[in-house]
This record gives sequence, structure tokens and C-alpha cells, in this order.
Amino acid sequence: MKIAPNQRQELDFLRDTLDTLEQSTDRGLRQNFRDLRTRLDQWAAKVAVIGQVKAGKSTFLNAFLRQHDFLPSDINPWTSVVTNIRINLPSDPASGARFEFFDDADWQEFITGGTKIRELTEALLPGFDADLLRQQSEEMRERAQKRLGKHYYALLGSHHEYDFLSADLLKRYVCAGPGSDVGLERESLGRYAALTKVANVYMRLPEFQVPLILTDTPGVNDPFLVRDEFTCRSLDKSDVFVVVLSAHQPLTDVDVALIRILAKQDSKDCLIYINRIDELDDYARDVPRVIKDVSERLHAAIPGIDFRIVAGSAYMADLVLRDDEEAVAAREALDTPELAAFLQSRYGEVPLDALDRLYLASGLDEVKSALSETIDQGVGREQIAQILGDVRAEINGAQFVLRRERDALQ
Ligand SMILES: Nc1nc2c(ncn2[C@@H]2O[C@H](COP(=O)(O)OP(=O)(O)OP(=O)(O)O)[C@@H](O)[C@H]2O)c(=O)[nH]1
Ligand SMILES: [Mg+2]
Repeated sequence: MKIAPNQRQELDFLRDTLDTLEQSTDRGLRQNFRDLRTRLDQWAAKVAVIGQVKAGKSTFLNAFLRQHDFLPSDINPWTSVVTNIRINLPSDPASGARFEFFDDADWQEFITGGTKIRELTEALLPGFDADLLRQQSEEMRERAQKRLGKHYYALLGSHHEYDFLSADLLKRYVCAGPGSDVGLERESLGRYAALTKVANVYMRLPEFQVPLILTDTPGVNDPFLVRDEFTCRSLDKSDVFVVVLSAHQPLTDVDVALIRILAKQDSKDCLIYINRIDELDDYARDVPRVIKDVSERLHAAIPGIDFRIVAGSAYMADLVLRDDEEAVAAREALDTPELAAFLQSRYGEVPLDALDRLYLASGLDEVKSALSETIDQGVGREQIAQILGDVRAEINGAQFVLRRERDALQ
């Protein structure tokens, strides 16, 4: 599926126009057009995946990228660091990663609490205990110090860069890692996670027509408040949010608080993905019921906004990507007459191929087309319109200068 093709046309047009303008103006003005071109090259649609711990955010993103087991996912709370997957940004390397570490000021801010972020965390978690967060972040700092030994001080405020990308590499920086450090190998799981501030991963994927930054966040409502705070820090950096809920426990109070915070922010879009439908007893009966329930409760809690709601299963989409024996068996077990009845009632078709049946039920294509529409019509358009406005102003300025020079000559 091509994601955001209309936005792509607009970007191509603007880029060509700026190139032509840069070539056809004199040296004095050239730099202005070059700066606008740089701004355009740095533009990306920013989409964050958020939700409660274990809702399946990382699994969803892996399926979204069609890469099995890329972002670490597990039954234990696993993501401890915000990961930005930077796709198709012209000024980025084609592949690789950059991991940035905390510096002393970051720790301090974390412990004392930057006001705006702390307000968000407090709005999200009623009864939020600032002392507990302080204590937990101190523990995390000590843990990083113990784990990294004499390297700790050298790493503070620095970064690591790689020109390759692998799941193992990510695990070292992103995974919460095991609860204890006993037997932890030097280069193993989560070695740097306690000190990593942000992970940036670079990719080129032709399916995405425009530059896109997809952000995987640690789960909210985690007893380890550090993770909640991290996620709140990422909220104002994205334009579109995919809120992942779990089909058996859809829309808890914290989910509502989270969606309310997002809905309050200007020009942010919010898409709800109800994950784990494979765990419901009877899809055809239960999925419409869960969607209706979530929709009604959201409407009551946050009136005036129509949320787009998709139900599916990141696990099903992931199974389609695998060819190991376990996956083959799991696929067969899921491919039942109930699944066919569900597909017929929800999508009006039952694909002939078993893999297509699971992929359709996963809801991933529905999310992708919703996202494509959002980027084509929503956020992207506004930000590009801003750049376009600046190009116009620059052209007007150039015409003014030309006219003044001509008048002076005459
Ligand atoms: N049955 C089922 N399991 C799923 C589904 N999606 C994810 N899981 C499983 O749930 C567990 C947690 O998944 P993750 O993707 O790590 O969840 P997360 O939201 O990223 O978790 P944190 O980052 O720790 O908050 C893993 O064991 C996944 O295999 C789903 O659709 N169905
Ligand atoms: Mg995760």
C-alpha cells in the first residue's frame, strides 16, 4: 500500500520549484531558497504509538514495518526508551542508528521535574507520586552507573552511532532488560538502556511515500513511573497518535486520560487501534461489541470528536511475516470458520489465501489507509502550507528587490 501519495506529489512539486528558483536567482537570494529547501528536506510526518504497558505497541509497529522481531517486544515490560524510526528522510543515512545518552542536566531535570512535562504526567496519572519518581530515577541512575562502570562518566551527554541496524543492537539500548544485573554479559541486553535518552533508527522503505518518523514509546500506567514520564515527554513531538488498546480491557481510565490529553492539543490527530482481537472468544460477535463500547465511552468522555477506531491483532499480522514451524501451527489454529465469518461481516470478503485472511483480520491495512488519509489531508498539509507560504514570501521579496534594482538602473 502506498502511504500518503498526495502529500508526496505536493512535496515533489515544492522541491522542484525550490530547485528551479535556486538556480534562476542571483547569489544573494540563492541562500534563502536553499534554506527553505533544507527545511523541506527535514519535514516528516510524525506518528507516535502509545498505550498501556503490554498493549502490543512494539509488536504493532513491527507488523506495520513488516519486520518480525525488530523492535524488542516481550511479556515483561520491555520498552524503556523512546525509539524514533526515521523513514525516508532525505538528510538521514539510508540505514543505521544513533543512540543519545543522558547528561547531568537531563538527570537533574528528570529528578526535579520540568514543569510542563510533569503537568502532563500528573494529568495522566491521578495520585502521581513525585517522590516515588525521584526515587526510581535515582535508582535508575545508580543502575546505569553500576552497569557501565568506569564508562559511565564518559558516556554522559554523548552518543553512539552505527551504520548498520539489527534487532540485537536495538536491544542493547532500548530494552528494560532483566530485573537484576546478575550474570549480565558485557554487551548483552539492555546494557545501555538506563542511560539512553533517545534511540534514532534510520530506514528507507518504498511503501512510505513521504518522510515519516514513527515513534515507539514505553507503556503508560507503569508502576515504574520513569517510563510514564518518558512517554509524556514524547507527546508534544508528534502530530498523529495511534493509541493501542487491548481488546479484553479496552479503554481504562488511564486510556481515557491519555486520549483526552491528546485531543486537547491543537492540530493533533488520534487513531484508536484495539489490539488482541485474537484473544476474544467469538470475533464476529465480540469485535463489533468492543468497537461500539469504546466508541460510546469515548464519545461520552470526550464529546465533539469522532475518533477513527480500528480493531485487529498485531499478533496475526506478525504471524504472516514468519515462516517458522510455531508460526505455521499458530496460523492454522487461528484460521477458523469463525474468522471467515468475522471477515465476511466486517470487510464483506473472505480472501482465498490463508495469509491474506489473517492479514485482513489484523486490521493493519485499515490503520495504514487511515494514516495515509490523515497525513494527506491533515497535519502534513498544514506544515507544508507553512513552507509554501514562506516560499511565496521569498519570491515576493525577490521580485521587490529586482524591481528596485531595475528602477535604480533606469
Ligand atoms: N495474543 C496476542 N498477543 C499479542 C498481540 N500483540 C502483542 N502481543 C504480545 O504481547 C506481549 C507484549 O507485546 P509488546 O509489543 O512488547 O507490547 P508493548 O506495548 O510494546 O509493551 P511495553 O513496551 O513493555 O509497554 C508480547 O508477548 C506480544 O507477543 C496480539 O495482538 N495478540
Ligand atoms: Mg514496547
